[in-house]
Amino acid sequence: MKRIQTQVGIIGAGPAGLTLAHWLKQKGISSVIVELRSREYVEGRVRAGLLEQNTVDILNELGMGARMQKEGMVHDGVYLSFDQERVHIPFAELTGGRQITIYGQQEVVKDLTDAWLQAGEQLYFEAGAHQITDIDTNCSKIHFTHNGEEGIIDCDFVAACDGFHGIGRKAIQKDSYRAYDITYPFSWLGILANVAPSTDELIYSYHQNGFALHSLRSDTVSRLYIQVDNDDHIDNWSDDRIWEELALRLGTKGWSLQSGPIFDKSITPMRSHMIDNLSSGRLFLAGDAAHIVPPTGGKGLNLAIADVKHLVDGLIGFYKENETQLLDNYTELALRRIWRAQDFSNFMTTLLHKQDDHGSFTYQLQKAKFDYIKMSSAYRTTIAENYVGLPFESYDY
Ligand code: RFL
Ligand code: PHB
Repeated sequence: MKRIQTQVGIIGAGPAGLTLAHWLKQKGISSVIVELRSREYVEGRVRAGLLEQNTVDILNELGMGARMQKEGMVHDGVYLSFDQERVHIPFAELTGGRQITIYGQQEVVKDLTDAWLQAGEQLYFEAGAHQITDIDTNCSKIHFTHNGEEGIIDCDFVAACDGFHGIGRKAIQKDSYRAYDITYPFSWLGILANVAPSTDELIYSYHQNGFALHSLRSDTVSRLYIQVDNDDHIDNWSDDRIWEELALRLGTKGWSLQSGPIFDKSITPMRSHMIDNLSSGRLFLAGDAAHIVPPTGGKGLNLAIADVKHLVDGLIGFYKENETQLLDNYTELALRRIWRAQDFSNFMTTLLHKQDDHGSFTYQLQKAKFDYIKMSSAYRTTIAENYVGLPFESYDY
């Protein structure tokens, strides 16, 4: 039996778990991470790409931003398109200079993992946590299996950063929270392709055939998504069909989409889910373990990092100032931003996806919103400040 002692035991080496570990280390608080999957699997998992200003600032402050600064693509605005008409939202201009950075989640995870292991810190891959116990005492335990051997982390606190399918959420008593859930009647088919982006900034587009998004990863790699039915299958989508549909849905007068070889293709369901209690005794949830949002607003990873900020504040209070108020208020503080992100992600999703017949009442409401974006700088500002992410101080109400 492997026995490990640390101050904070962390389950999950995704963006939340790794950021938490680095931040605690910077503050002189020790932690150990167990991760269910292999290093190759975690670093190869294709997911987010849009980093808010807050997230970029935090990674830089942790000394983890060197490659992101070199390879990341900073954007000052975004395009929203509806029935082939495109509007630009210049968010830097509307939000006092705030920007977003496009840098793949796998790259963030690689940077954080490399730095953690190079510093000689403990991270066990292929080590699945299967039970969390003693969270009502000051010696909590994470029980895990690694290479067929049982192990226990004895710790002051457990941080469950183990994503939507993890064990952390299941360890919170069911009668201590309310759960909220929306399953949208559509999914995203996402591709990565070896082709220069056909746009300088992201394009989100409503079309009568369904939603499409043009994102990017570098000067030579594009990331694109299209709305498909939930029961659709990847085999129904040849590369030619994907490019045809993308060109149609993103198309606008005087603009054309360049196609190229697709090297990654997958379908992701769209869901909003959350619980409104993020802790029990010495156990704290952060990131997708507590909430998921549909990816239309680019919020999931950013929300995970924001949870970590509140958790770090609470743990610093506990270890350095001998007070528990911030830890006691963790759920309340985190929920403010979680609900904001749920609302914005739902807004972007319902504005831009095909939900009912073209021309129906639902469609007319979507179009009325889009027309309002064109006429009102107040509305454009609302979208811009949510898209880039409100500063932490905004939530001190
Ligand atoms: P993760 O990344 O899921 O990491 C959780 C980790 O925990 C491990 N794990 C366990 N380890 C040990 N024992 C167990 N029992 C365990 N159970 C699970 C898992 O293997 C995993 O490594 O959660 P975290 O850290 O909270 O990060 C959240 C983000 O991954 C997620 O919110 C984003 O990817 C969402 N998302 C986006 N977010 C953005 O902010 N901007 C975007 O542009 C954006 N685009 C996206 C997205 C998600 C997408 N998909 C595929 C869902 C685009 C897509 C298509
Ligand atoms: C991405 O680049 O993968 C991406 C960008 C914006 C989103 C979702 C995903 O809203």
